[in-house]
Amino acid sequence: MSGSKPFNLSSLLAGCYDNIYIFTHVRPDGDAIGSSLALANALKTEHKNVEVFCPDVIPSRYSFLPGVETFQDSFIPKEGKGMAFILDCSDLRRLEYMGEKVLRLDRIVNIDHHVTNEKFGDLNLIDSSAASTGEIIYRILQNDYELNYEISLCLYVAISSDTGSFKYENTTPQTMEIAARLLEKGVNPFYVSQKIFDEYPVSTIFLLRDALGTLQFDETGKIAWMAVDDALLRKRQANSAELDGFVNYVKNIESVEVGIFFHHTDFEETKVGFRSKTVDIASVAHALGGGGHPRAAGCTIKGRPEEVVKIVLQSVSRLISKG
Ligand SMILES: [Mn+2]
Repeated sequence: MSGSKPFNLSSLLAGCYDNIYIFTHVRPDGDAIGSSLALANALKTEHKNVEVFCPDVIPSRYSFLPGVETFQDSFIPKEGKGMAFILDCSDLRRLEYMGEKVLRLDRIVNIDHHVTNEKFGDLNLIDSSAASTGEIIYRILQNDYELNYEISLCLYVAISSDTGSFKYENTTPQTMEIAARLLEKGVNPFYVSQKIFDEYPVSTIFLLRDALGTLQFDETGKIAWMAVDDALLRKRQANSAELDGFVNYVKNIESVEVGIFFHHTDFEETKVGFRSKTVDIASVAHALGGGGHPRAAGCTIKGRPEEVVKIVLQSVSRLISKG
């Protein structure tokens, strides 16, 4: 986002739009959900037709967020002029089946912090130095809107999620300053972290035990990976949202530079998550049709599971040997 000219949300919305649609990505994380709801809650104070969409289920640990029950997983544009805000999505593929319909709306505002953002909007507010999309939304809202408790709570969830509770290297003095402003609005960090980080269903722990059982290393010890499939999710009566964060166990191993998590689905398609300590893993994810951040990225690859694993390991090995 060009820091020079302050972006004014009210003047953008003065363009007489009948409907405002806010979209965020498949496999939504705290930043996706929190920043979408913060924007929705703010815009609803002066606009009556504001809706939020996500092509996926919202993990139950976010059910305490104000407005979370209004998320819809199918999108049918209404009569009249429509404006779309697309949050935390590096490309429209992240909206899966909704992406194509979104493109037909009258105006697309793309708000994101991924380095790989494809700038698909009519207006692109991209700041890859921001730790989260929530941080960008905070800066946008702060000029024109009263940040009440509800909005502040959503923003805090967004920011604390994408910084891993303020411990990743994207955490800056600005991140901490914004968090401080949100605490002044009544946000309770202990309450939030209990809800989103420190409590999980029993099924998640069993799933993690199974996943850890698949842990493997390459011959250098710098690449490690785990893999699960849909059959295992069914066996554990778990949903795919519960796999969130498993890849960190792989990355956090001492010798490991890149941790990879494979989720093989029933449709000959594998969702791949990457975490890196040193190398720019976003380049690999992007080359494989996905995207992300230098230290956290992902992609989806079609093909037989063992072939996908082979392709991915080759790409990551090449990257590490170059670096
Ligand atoms: Mn994000």
